[in-house]
Amino acid sequence: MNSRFRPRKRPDPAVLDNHRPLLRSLERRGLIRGGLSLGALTMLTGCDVTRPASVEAALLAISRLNDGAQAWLFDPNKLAPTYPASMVLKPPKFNAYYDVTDVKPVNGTDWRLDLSGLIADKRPWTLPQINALPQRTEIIKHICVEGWDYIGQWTGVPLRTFLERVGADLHAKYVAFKTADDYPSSIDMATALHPQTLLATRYADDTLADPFGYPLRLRMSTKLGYKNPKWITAIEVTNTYPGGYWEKLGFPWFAGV
Ligand SMILES: Nc1nc2c(c(=O)[nH]1)N[C@H]1C(S)=C(S)[C@@H](COP(=O)(O)O)O[C@H]1N2
Ligand SMILES: [Mo]
Repeated sequence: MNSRFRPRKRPDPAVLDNHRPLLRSLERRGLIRGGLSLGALTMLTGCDVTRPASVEAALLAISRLNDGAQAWLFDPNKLAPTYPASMVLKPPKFNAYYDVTDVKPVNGTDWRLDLSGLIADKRPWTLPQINALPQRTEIIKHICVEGWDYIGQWTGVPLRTFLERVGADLHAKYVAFKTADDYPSSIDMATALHPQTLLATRYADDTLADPFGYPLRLRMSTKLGYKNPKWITAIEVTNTYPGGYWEKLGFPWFAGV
């Protein structure tokens, strides 16, 4: 991990022990994998682990994800609920595995979207080319495992439209993403083809602001916040399991698989 993203305070190892029972229950229910280190707990919760109450709140939020009420989050065949424009939060809430002050803005003029893997036409895309593709707008809820959510309005080309346009193998298993901040992520093809899955370039009718993934980020309605990479720089279509940033630390890649 890049050193500039290390937690600022030195955590007390006892924090991990305090949370063993809750961690074990999350493991049993398949929400995380075993053997979390203190570093992984920090990453998992996105919390300042010197504040045990915040860790507890985050783990409880992860725990509630399995309660069924949000089952649609992991169902790539269902349309997620949508909301009226009056409910859209402006500006949206920020999250990343580092502080908002550490966001390195991407230069949209130099930016290119690189393509690789099972794609017929692998020529890179510029921003104007992407903006010229058919657009769709979704007002959907963003749910972060840290226990907060908001309603956001996202506009962009449906990922399905893009994949069709570049001649991707739509029978491949995975679509993987690389980002400017080294946050690899990947999704299953069914989710990639879901009508509410967008390569978003706009929020609430404006160009994406830097902290929210300018110039291009993924916005899905059927996945949790951490599965929506911001500042995308490359897309790969593959049959080889690509994993992702949080997944390597123990998060479920896709609940139910
Ligand atoms: N590139 C990148 N994408 C990312 C993250 C990140 O750290 N880097 N964090 C994820 C998490 S945990 C959440 S909740 C959402 C936050 O998106 P927002 O800032 O637009 O609300 O982005 C996701 N995508
Ligand atoms: Mo998140």
